[in-house]
Amino acid sequence: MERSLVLIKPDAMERGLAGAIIGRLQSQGLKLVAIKMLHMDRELAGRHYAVHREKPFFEGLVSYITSAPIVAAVFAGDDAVGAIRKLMGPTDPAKAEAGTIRGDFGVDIEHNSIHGSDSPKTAEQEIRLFFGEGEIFP
Ligand code: IDP
Ligand code: MG
Repeated sequence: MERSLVLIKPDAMERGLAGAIIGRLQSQGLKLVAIKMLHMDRELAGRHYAVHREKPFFEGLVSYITSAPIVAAVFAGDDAVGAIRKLMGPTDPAKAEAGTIRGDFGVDIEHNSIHGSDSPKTAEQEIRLFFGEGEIFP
């Protein structure tokens, strides 16, 4: 069964949208297999967003993702990575269709409510940053 890491980002947490977003994923048949609330520090943010280290938006992204407690979760299912990316919509909420999570809840290209892994391989790497195997249920 494929797995993906999901983060409910600060903009969504601050507006009380964690339950709504998790509910959308569950209602599409994705299985919640791990969940926790945490306040990311700069080190974890740097590791999670390592591929973006050279981007002009990196510093702002780290400040944002560490600005408030978030929810981290692992969802499992057939094509979980692709299915979640589809339900999320594109990075920029302005380009996301209504009915997608970012289209309905995202504020702007940075404050876009949800993270979902972009491939099965990065999913497993990202999951390891946030969860021990003992915290993930079969
Ligand atoms: P993704 O979250 O859709 O996979 P990525 O390109 O991996 O998008 O970017 C990671 C995160 O960095 C985005 O979700 C968003 O929060 C932020 N981000 C991406 N592009 C920009 C930008 O041009 N300006 C500000 N923040 C950005
Ligand atoms: Mg990405």
